[in-house]
Amino acid sequence: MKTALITGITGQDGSYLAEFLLSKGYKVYGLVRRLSTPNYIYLEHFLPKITLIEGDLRDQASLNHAVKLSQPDEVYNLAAQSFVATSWKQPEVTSEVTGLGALKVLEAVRHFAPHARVYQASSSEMYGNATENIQDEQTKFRPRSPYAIAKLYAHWISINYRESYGMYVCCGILFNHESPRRGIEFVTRKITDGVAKIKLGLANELVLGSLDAQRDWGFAGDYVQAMWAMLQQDKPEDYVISTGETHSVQDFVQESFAAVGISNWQNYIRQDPQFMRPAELFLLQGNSARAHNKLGWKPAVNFKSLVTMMVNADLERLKEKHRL
Ligand code: GDR
Repeated sequence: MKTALITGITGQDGSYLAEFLLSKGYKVYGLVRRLSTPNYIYLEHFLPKITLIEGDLRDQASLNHAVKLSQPDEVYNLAAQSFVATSWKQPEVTSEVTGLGALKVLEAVRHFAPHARVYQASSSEMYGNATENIQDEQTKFRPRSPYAIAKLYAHWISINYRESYGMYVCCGILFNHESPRRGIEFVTRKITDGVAKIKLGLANELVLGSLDAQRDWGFAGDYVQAMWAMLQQDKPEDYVISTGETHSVQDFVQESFAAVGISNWQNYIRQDPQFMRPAELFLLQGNSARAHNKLGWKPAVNFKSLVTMMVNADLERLKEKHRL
């Protein structure tokens, strides 16, 4: 039986990955930060099957302890301050957790489980306003937020540990990936939650920032399978994971309203500068040909199905909550 340690297990990706690894017969450990109110909402249905270890990416001793205790074959570093907008408000915390946190995970593995394979969650944000319209593993990085810069540090330090110490470390450059478990502040979930509220008469407007930004949105449940596949190869490499399609925020809005049968979506949208960023990324679109050729990975859920899945989940949740 293989053992995995997941940082960020309480989040969207961590919970999907834990489920996937359990289905493959793994023993799963998860690192959790102490909070006054625990946030195990996405873990509840399999909590008895996993082991949680208290720790924090800012605390080397806690990471050392987690690695010593779990003796993992695979470590997935998914923990981060992951909201780009917040990275301008809390640039130091973002750098410490998202950037230096990755270094601390690598150090813990290097000393206490040197043969473990490590997955580092890199991000398409590292491309910034890219020089090429379609980005792949060769595209130059031009990060444009404190978050992207922290992720780029984590990316390069991971590659550096692979080359310096011969560690098996893979970076997955994942483009945006969403699901009903997406945090409510991210634009896709904000839209599907807002549209569901409007449909049920619980709200009459949805307030957003830029509608023009374009993203390559996939389904998180598909993307965690690529993380695992990277760690099953003979040689550690870095891979872009994306759908290859791009859509604007406006497309996502329109598709979500269409899913509940509302065509005059313009009547419900208001734009507010508070949701605009100091620096915006206008176009992200990935080419995941390497992942397709080497890992045999391709996404199963397309844009329309993703939107429908998320809108329906929010409708169901709100109906239950408000007894509608
Ligand atoms: P992103 O995701 O920054 O791409 O990073 P997010 O959903 O926050 O933004 C996507 C785009 O939508 C625009 N936008 C808004 N965004 C939010 N959050 N709220 C709004 O009201 C709004 N209006 C317009 C944004 O400006 C942006 O252009 C995500 C995160 O998961 C990262 O952690 C991850 O690394 C990358 O995806 C890949």
